[in-house]
Amino acid sequence: MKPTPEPVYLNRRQFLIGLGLTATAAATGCAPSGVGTPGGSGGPEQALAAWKRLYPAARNLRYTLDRPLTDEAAAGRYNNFYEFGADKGAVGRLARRFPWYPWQVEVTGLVARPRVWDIDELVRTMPLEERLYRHRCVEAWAMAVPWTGFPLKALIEKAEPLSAARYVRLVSFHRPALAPGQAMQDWYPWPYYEALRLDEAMHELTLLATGIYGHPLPMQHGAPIRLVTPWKYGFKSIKSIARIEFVDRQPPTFWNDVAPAEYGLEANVDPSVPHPRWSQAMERLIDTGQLVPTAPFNGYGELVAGLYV
Ligand SMILES: Nc1nc2c(c(=O)[nH]1)N[C@H]1C(S)=C(S)[C@@H](COP(=O)(O)O)O[C@H]1N2
Ligand SMILES: [Mo]
Repeated sequence: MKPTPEPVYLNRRQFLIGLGLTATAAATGCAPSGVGTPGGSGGPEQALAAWKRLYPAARNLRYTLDRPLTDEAAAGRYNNFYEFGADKGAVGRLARRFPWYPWQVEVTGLVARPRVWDIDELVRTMPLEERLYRHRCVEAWAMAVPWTGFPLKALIEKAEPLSAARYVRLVSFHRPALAPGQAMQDWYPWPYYEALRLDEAMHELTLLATGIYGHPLPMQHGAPIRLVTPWKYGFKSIKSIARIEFVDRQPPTFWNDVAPAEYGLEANVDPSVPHPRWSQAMERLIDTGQLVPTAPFNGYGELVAGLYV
């Protein structure tokens, strides 16, 4: 990870050439589709049509990769999203019809300006950009993907946290009638919840992603909005966020409540701290199967190590 000193933005055409997507972005048809809620606000198809001009967003060249991008189709059929079951290969199919639009994100808790954002207004108000990030799952597989999104910091600044706010708690949806994993695995403490320290949430790397591979997120990647914290294990990157809450005490997190012997709140990628059942020294790239060494902080140490001194 060699960050360039200043963000450099390309125009849309240079971006397309750089990503090699000039022909494929439109052809893959990987944008989410689903059954919307009937009514004036329309459904996913209308939302996608209206957002067309926003994607792909200009790439921010401060965030570069030292490994190739993961094949898009491979990333889209190997998904952890327990709301739709534990079978990574089935999530895409089981999630396809989930009505992710209309969607609202409630920003609440210890803030001067609590509010409920419509996803439409959020994607239009926030500065969308594309970033190439590595992603490392605690299960020792990895990928490298182009996210589209905006820094969580931009939303936090609009909310104006009170001085008592020290943690940010993020909560996903709970709709067991539409999410078979929630219905069948009803022993899990749904909805999925995660948390960051406020300084981690404000860090430049912390992204709220609304897109991937140059188009809005397909449901299996967490439509319509998900967190991305690339120096932490993937379970921190909560999908399909419905609520963002500012609190003064360290909140519990979903996987830590389910499996307390595993990783806690911080969950930074660290090759020297094994999982109770496997080593974290190496990782497997999901498309090629190649095994590569895992880097501390998933390669983002230069940017984030200062948070943990
Ligand atoms: N709501 C929710 N978010 C979630 C999960 C989940 O089960 N539910 N799984 C996490 C895990 S373990 C990983 S590795 C990433 C996977 O993201 P991807 O499918 O887009 O690659 O999502 C994370 N976010
Ligand atoms: Mo994961």
